[in-house]
Amino acid sequence: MNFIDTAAVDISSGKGGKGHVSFRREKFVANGGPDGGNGGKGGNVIVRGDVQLATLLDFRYHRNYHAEDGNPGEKYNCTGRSGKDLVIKLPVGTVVHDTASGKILADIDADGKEIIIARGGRGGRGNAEFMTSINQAPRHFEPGEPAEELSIVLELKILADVGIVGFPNAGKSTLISVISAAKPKIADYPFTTLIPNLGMVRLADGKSYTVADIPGLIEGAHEGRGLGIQFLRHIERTRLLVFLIDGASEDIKKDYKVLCNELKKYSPDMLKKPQIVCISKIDTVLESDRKNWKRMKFAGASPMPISSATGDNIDTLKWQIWEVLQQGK
Ligand SMILES: Nc1nc2c(ncn2[C@@H]2O[C@H](COP(=O)(O)OP(=O)(O)OP(=O)(O)O)[C@@H](O)[C@H]2O)c(=O)[nH]1
Ligand SMILES: [Mg+2]
Repeated sequence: MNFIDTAAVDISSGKGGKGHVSFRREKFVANGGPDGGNGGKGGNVIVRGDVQLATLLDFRYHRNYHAEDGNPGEKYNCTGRSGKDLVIKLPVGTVVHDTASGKILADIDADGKEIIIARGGRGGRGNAEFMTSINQAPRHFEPGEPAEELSIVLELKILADVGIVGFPNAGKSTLISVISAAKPKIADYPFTTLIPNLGMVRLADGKSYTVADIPGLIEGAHEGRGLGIQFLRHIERTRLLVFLIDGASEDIKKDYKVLCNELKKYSPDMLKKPQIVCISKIDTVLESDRKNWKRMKFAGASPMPISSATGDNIDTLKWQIWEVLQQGK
């Protein structure tokens, strides 16, 4: 599995170059003045969003990143060459934390977005800058500023408008495959999905939104049961949750409660998002067993019965998601 969504790396910016000490030596000039140039600036460490990337896998192998140091100043008042910046490319949706303080240093939420996370040191001054009326031949210079060193944690949180949650085998991947062009693995056993799938739903008139399908949740996921709740980070920043509950379930209300409880244990904010609760696979349920769905209420609304197999209510769902996303804007 090549999908990796966390990594810890060490970075350092470049040190500033030291200032130079030298004196002019020209023909016919006995004692030339000081001409030691300043040191060059050290390179910055910059993180940049790149839509081509989808995983933090590389950072499991390559853990140290250093920008170039500034070069020392030179004679003839030449400033040393600056160290090159180091640009670290990250998948869009990556949050960069300072390991020590936990503080967020960068939230890369767009392609091409750049943030400097460690600044290169300034170059030190050469002796030319220390000449005064009383000291015409200074031998003084400054060292360059030190580099900034820090350990960072990268956390990739997929950016999608909508997250689909449900028990394993509820039909989440099937749903994303019928509403978008995503082609996730679908199979008749639990825990088919092991990595998040992202799909783009296209409606008429260029309207569109993105949907994330994640591995199924089970009771006790927050204690690590099943695949745990680690994948919930990928729907943490969605604006809407679609719950899928299998129509053949013994107790639909209980399933809903279990799912809500797992979401809440991960973060209470999860339940503050708007929800659309769907009953899935209704083609497998006898007409006579569907009656009580109408009377059920989840977060104040009736559930929407759908079937990815027959297409029942799938268009209605696609548009309802759109409407709710518009209300949230
Ligand atoms: N009859 C019927 N079967 C469905 C429907 N939707 C999904 N299925 C079947 O249900 C099984 C599970 O579907 P998936 O889409 O893989 O379920 P999932 O929720 O993604 O499962 P995990 O990835 O394990 O969490 C597959 O055999 C699907 O073909 C539906 O609307 N009707
Ligand atoms: Mg799946």
